[in-house]
Amino acid sequence: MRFIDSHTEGEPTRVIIAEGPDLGSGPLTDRLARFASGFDHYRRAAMLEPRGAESLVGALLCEPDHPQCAAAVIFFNNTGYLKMCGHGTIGLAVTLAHMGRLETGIASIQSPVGIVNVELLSPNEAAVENVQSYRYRKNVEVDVEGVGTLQGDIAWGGNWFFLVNWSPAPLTPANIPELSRCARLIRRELERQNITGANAEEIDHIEFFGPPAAADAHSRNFVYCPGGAFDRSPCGTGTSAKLACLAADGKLAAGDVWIQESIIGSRFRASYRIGESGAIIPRIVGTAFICAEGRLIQQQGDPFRNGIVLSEET
Ligand code: PYC
Repeated sequence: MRFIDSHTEGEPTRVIIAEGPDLGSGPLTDRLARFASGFDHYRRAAMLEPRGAESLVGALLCEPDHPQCAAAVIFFNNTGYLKMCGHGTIGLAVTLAHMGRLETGIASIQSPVGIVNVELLSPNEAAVENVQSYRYRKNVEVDVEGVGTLQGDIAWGGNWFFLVNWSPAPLTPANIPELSRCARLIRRELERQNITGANAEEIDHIEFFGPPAAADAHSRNFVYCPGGAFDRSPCGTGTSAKLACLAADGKLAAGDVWIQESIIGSRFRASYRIGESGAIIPRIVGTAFICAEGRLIQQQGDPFRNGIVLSEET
């Protein structure tokens, strides 16, 4: 598999640009289903150690089946497939620019959950106009053993999030193990109590909020991702979910800028407009930088050619 790695505000994206799985043609959602059912070893090889890492998000560059789109993408990580990915879309835009396939200006990218627009502002800066985002439930109370009773909002920003306006420890890098531990317990409890997003969809991202370190930022977050990693960026879909909650509470007006800081201090500049259905359409601006390009090699006889999969027996 030929790849280009980048990072968006610290969060890595590995774009598979060639020699990936042959998923055939047809709607992108069908191709995603084929990827998951018949070609998942490609995902594991690219994402798991020894070729990948927990923090990586993968992006398979695909042919769009929509004439208006410049490219299509399927996102995945160390445990499965992501519906959408904001930092990954910024990383993809900068990668396409690096490949000479995207020029400064606006282009449409197809994702399994809809078409998003990206505006390449410079070779290393892009804005994503994300899918329509909304708050699904407000102030959902959960009692989590080892954490306490807390309230959170459930919102869609391209993935499902449980957003808690509180954090079990100050949002500093030193507390990442404790923040991750509590987020994991909350996610398990949501699952146990069958608390879901719309259409019974799993809430697979947990987001804590606290005060920012920078005087001009509005908030700092910690985002716990489905595979157990934390987002080094402020999370594009997580920031979209946050905007949906702020808009629903009347705390941020359309067009106003919200600066969301990540746990490592990197930031997205976010704003929204109102879409036709009344839901918000978030715009997330961030920078991405190319880190590496190369080819993943899987030699015959390598017991870990498709990644290290830990099991009880390992
Ligand atoms: O930026 O949307 C995002 C994202 C999702 C998971 C990791 N990053």
